Amino acid sequence: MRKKVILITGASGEIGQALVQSLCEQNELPIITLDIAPVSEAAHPNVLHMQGDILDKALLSRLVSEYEVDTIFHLAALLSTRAEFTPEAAHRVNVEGTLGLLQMAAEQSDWRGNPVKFIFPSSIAAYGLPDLETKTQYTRVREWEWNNPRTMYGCNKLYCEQLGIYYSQYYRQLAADRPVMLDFRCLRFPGLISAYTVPSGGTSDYGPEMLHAAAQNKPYGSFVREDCRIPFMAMPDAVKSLLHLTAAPRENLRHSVYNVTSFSLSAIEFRDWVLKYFPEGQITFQPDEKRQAIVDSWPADLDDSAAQRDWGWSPDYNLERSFGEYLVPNIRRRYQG
Ligand code: AKB
Repeated sequence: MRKKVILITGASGEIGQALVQSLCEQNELPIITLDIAPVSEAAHPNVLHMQGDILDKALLSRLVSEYEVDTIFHLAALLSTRAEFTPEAAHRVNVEGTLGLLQMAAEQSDWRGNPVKFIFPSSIAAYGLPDLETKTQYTRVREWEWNNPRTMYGCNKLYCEQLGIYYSQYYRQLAADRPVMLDFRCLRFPGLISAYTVPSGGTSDYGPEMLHAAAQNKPYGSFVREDCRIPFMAMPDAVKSLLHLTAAPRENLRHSVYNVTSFSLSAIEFRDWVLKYFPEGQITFQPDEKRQAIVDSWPADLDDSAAQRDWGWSPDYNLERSFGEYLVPNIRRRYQG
């Protein structure tokens, strides 16, 4: 008998590290983490790390020969800024990597006669508003609106959402027997902020970068304008949303893709919140026209009412609690001992 496991790809990344910790606390199924990088945290008895590439088919075959994968959190991705420097490599990791895992999950679902849950984080990058006037007019964007991304990463995320829906509803639709299909569930995240990790390769990174720089008394030049506004969420809520969506009864889910968010801030408001706790912070604005244009195409806020209605989504950390109870105390401990 193969051992039933949870598979987490991209486990060494920002969301991955927080999710692994939270799943370890729940201590349910054993966890296999897969990442091109080694895991930074000390080994946990419930976690086995496989260092490798999600594009490595032999590695995935070896994995399913040894384990019954019950749930996949597919977090591995090249983020929006990094993907613009190497768009074809980003496509390989973000799209071909996802396709390979969906295929593996589809085969596993049919083989064991029970859907594998495939949990996929998408992003505000799946949206693309044409100009600032439209962004100001359509603030709380709903899932089906403005799906015109302008980054490779956003295109990859939007397409992979569609692939997930295909594999969960239409896979092998012309075959004589309908296969047992995987159970695809996806969240569109706003910019995420962690107290423990500094993001890299993203375009929403200016927020967390301001905060981590000020806490270390380092000067920081924001690459976006003062008035630039997008939604954000603290990392514990990102993890909470992944776990709640995973646990939601299938029959309650009217959609495959859900917006989730907590608060929306302009860059200058973000700076003011940072300065409230770190008044010595030296934060200036030195917009980079090209990265700015990417953030300008992202919505100022997300409408997450479908998630609230279908699976009871609500963040634990609003703006005040995010800074006052999660980010600042933990960041202070981290840098100031
Ligand atoms: C990025 O900036 O690329 C990510 C995202 C918004 O998905 N943080």
